[in-house]
Amino acid sequence: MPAEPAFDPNSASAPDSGVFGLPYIEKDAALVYVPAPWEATVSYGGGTAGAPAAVLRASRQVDLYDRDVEKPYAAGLFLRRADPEIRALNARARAAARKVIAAGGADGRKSLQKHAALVNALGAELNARVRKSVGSILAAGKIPAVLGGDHSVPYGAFAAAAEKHGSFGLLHFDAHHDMRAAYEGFRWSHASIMRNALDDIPGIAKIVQVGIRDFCEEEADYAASLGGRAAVFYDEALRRRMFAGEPWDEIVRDVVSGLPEKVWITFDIDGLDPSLCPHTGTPVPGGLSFSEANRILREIAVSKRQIIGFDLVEVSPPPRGQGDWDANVGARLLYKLTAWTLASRGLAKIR
Ligand SMILES: [Mn+2]
Repeated sequence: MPAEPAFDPNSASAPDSGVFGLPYIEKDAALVYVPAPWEATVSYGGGTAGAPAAVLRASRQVDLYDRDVEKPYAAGLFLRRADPEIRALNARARAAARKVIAAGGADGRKSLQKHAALVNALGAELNARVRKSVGSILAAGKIPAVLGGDHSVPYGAFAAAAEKHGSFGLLHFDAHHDMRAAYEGFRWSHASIMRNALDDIPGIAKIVQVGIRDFCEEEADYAASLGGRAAVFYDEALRRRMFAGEPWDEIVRDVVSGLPEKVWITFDIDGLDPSLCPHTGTPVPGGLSFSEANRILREIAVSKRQIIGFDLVEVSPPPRGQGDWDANVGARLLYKLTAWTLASRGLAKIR
């Protein structure tokens, strides 16, 4: 663990400081965030490409003291600059995708299929870039975290994690299965990420989904077809157990017990109650409270599992000047994900 740089964790942070107001450079950071300002195939509300910048601003307001984990910042945290090429790819892909989405999908007309093909090619390029970035962080012996962007962005990260770690489990927080086959004609749709990952990356030994409450029959059938490779904790089923008096602690142990020793956490913020993410692209009533989600993260660390990396996606700040609640919650969730990840790796102590 590198020595703590000279800064005061009790003071307000400077406006030009790093993520969470910290002074670290990448070389001295144990955990590195990769921003992916990408929202090519968002189907309902946009804006999540603005999340990395908005979450960085909001992160400077997060108090560094944490009641769960001692000094989560002391191992060094660093947010990379967004790759300008990703922004350019996103602008091109978004323009082409809009035409397809406006027509209700690419089925049929040839001109629309041309646009969809371009979106797919640009999505593949994004995946390659994320994979390379995350791969470089893993190769340096550091822990990667991806900050989206929509939920299509971590595909390349899963691939890089499989390359490095061989086999691991996915813990997936979401209102949605994200198991549609090429939604609206887009191969790399945010609504297809888990299907793509499970079909193409055999290193994903198991997926555990939590909070799922808005999906089509095809997705539920696909999840069921995975047999023991998938465990789905539907929101309604979780609530039924809670309403019947089962303690959350017990339910949480059930959720986590199916995961292998190595875990990647993929956190779509719409898995939380939408009052915590009102501008996210596809909000759905129900979902977890912040504290319920945090308790699940804690269980990974206390059960001696290792978090090999994580992503936080679909945080969607409204246009600047119209409030920062979404980014505020996003930054605090990012800090909790970070804290439990470091604790799970022996890089920070659980209090
Ligand atoms: Mn999702």
